[in-house]
Amino acid sequence: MKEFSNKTILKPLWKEPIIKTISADHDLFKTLKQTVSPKHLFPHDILPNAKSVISFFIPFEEKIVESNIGGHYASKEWAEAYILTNTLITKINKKIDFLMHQKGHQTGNIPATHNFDNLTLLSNWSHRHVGYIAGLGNFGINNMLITEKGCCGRLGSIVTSYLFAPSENHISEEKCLYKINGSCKVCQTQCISNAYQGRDFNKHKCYQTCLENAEYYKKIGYADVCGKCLTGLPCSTRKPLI
Ligand code: B12
Repeated sequence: MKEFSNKTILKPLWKEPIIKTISADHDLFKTLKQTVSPKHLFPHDILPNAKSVISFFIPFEEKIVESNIGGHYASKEWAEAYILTNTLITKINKKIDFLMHQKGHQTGNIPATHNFDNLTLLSNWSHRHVGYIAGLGNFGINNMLITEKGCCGRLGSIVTSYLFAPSENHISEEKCLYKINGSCKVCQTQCISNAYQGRDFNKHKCYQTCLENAEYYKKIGYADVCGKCLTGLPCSTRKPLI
């Protein structure tokens, strides 16, 4: 196994985030028990007096994305960006919680990841479905939520008792080129785990590769990543041009 180089991390890591707010009572939250899992939570399960959900996407800088094109292992930059962005999301949630408490409000906090069942690989809170409902983006055939700033980055959501005015554009337009006109499909061909089989996605094969990277990068933290089906695409860092 080739050792990865110890070069310094590429900076900056992130571009400006995209932030949306949505009513905690939005009708589409009811659909998640069918589309995600019967165990999917409602905002009120996380915070009984929930009024709004804040959903955000933190896009990676181009250099992070480019570093992960090709090869078997995820790039070290991608692995580091994953770890640091998860930490950033924890800090953002803490900051929102602090600001809300100053206004006499509460928040219900959800981690960026690792809130999933290791056998079913299902979470009881899907950030990307919440992002979809809030209007952050649409699903690509790589399963990713594709936003105005692409799909390479990380999603977070937090529930609050503060009543935000909901963002205007709920359910944004289709952004996956394959879904729009049958072109592209590059994401699926780049998968190194052979996880895309026709219309099915074998998430267990994908997870094996993510765990292989976690082992490979264990010296820098826990990076169960891959991302080969996200990089080098027309939708990696922007809304694709048609
Ligand atoms: C469990 C999990 C995994 C598992 C299983 C993934 C899977 N596809 O099921 C494993 C470990 C394999 C994994 C791998 C990866 N993951 Co992951 N993972 C999660 C986690 C914790 C929960 C996801 C979940 O349970 N979803 C519920 C299932 C049922 O839904 P789904 O997988 O999203 O699939 C749905 C969509 O495809 C949707 N869909 C497709 N088309 C359409 C169209 C419409 C109209 C609608 C409504 C829905 C829809 O229908 C499917 C079924 O509901 C989330 C964090 C979180 N708590 O949300 C991160 C998360 C989904 N992962 C993420 C990422 C980036 C990855 C990886 C690229 C690894 C990496 N970081 O390098 C790979 C990509 C795998 C892939 N192509 O799907 C990001 C996605 C960012 C984005 N832009 O969308 C998330 C949101 C983490 C984050 N905080 O940003 N992951």
